[in-house]
Amino acid sequence: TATSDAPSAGLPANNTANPISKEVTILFGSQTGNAQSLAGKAAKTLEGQGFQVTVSSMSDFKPNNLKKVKNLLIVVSTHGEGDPPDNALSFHEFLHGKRAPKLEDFRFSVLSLGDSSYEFFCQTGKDFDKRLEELGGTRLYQRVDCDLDFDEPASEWIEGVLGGFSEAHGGSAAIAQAVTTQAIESEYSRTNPFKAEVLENINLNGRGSNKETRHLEISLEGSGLTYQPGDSLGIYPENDPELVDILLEELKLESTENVTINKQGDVRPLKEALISNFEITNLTKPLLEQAAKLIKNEELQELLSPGNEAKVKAYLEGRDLLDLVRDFGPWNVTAQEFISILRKMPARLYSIASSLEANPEEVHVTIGAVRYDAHGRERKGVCSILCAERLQPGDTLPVYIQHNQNFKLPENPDTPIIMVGPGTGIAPFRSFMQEREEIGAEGKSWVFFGDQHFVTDFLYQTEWQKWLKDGVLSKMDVAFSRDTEEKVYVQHRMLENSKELFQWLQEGAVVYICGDEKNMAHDVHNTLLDIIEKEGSMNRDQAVEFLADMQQQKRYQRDVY
Ligand code: 2AM
Repeated sequence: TATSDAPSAGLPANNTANPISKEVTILFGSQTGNAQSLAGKAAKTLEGQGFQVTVSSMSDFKPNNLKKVKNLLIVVSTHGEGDPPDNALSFHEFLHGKRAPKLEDFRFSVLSLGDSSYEFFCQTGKDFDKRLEELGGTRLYQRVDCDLDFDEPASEWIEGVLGGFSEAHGGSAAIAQAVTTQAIESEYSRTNPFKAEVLENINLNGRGSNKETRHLEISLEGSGLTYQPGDSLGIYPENDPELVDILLEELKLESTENVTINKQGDVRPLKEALISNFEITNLTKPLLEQAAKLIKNEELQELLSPGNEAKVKAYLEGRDLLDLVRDFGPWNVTAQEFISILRKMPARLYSIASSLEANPEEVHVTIGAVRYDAHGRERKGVCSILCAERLQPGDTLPVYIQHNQNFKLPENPDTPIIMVGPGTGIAPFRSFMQEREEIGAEGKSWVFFGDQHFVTDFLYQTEWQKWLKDGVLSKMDVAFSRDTEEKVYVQHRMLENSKELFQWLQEGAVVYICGDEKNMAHDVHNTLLDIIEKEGSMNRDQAVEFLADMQQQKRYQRDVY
């Protein structure tokens, strides 16, 4: 919580007829930390203008206090099929339910984060925006929906909100231009990544596995970057140079031609720009629309005509920029025109697999290589295949730390923890164990791991066995899904141990889930409910409430993707 009693620099004295309050509440709903950091940035800017700002996670905000709020700013991201982040769930539900209050003399504005390659782009932000209006609120400034490249629109939103406050004063107050520079911790950040040396890059899977999982050890020496278990590493990858070559050939563009890559006017050769600065492996509807304007291809315009939403969705599925260029030619465009329709290369976030305490000036990550066939061509994950096929020890990667307040070891080292992490979901739990070993934590710990085959896919097997032997880890249950006729998953192991698991919950254990969101995390969630229902002699509603309470107390935390 940040409050300020700075003098009211930007606001007029309270002598207008109906002075608007200078108290602002900023609520964020954040899964990976971006919404949280933008909420903090908005707070700093407003404080600099004399506002009294309270910043809080939606999950820490008491819904009944909404009645006392006059100015509310919401910064929220969207996940999967238009879902709110975990720490926005209860507030989202409250606001959309019958108990939501009528909002009078209430101003608000919403900043929503999302990814335009998903159908329900920025849905959670849209939900809040619509609902706050329905409840009687007035917009201070229109909602702004941000794509992956959110810095500029987010700054515009903050400026717009300040302008909205000024207007709410009858336009009499000239609020000074906002200062939107960010406070700097390390010199390096998402917008200024550190070029880190790769120390080690190995495949964790054995010969014959269906999978390839890279373990990277990266040096942070000289960066001043620090992290806690549960944080993520952001990596800016490079596109496959071979794919870029094919694309350039299709477009009949020269690889050495210089293009301007950003608003600051930085210039570099087209091929380098397509390798490092732009996204070429993901299509979005806005990109199709921009392409249609640029090349005036009738077929593409037809695809984008009203009523064709399902067709567009089907087209986007599994296709990339090369498909677009091939399917709707000819592209008589200049190099500069071509890159003007592309999204900036977004960083990839990986859950950190090491403890800084145990590995000074190093960070480790666990990355699953993504390869699949679609539309007659092999497709490769940008970052994971860079790591799997082209990155050698000694090479550098642009990286930064993304702090994650939603996935943290308990402050009390005596608190028991239950960790569920199949596949690469195991990564943060390696970090947890390294940390707990390093600090000599006494709390019990229990890990559930699963993958396809015991022989080839038991990630970090010897480390887990050593922790178990040394007592750093109290219990380990594994589920190798393709070693037996019938599939066994982590949730089956949880169910087999339901009595003991519920006992741990009653002793105050914190439950962590990391890994695939769509299937695994959903199924594990339902299994937890089954266990609570059965062992706690509750009905379903009571079990749901029990787990929601755990979530509220930060005893149920998820890092899912
Ligand atoms: P499968 O691929 O054999 O179906 C890590 O990827 C492990 O998670 C694999 O063993 C995989 O099994 C398993 N898995 C797949 N779907 C799952 C689900 N819905 N819940 C839990 N584990 C799952």
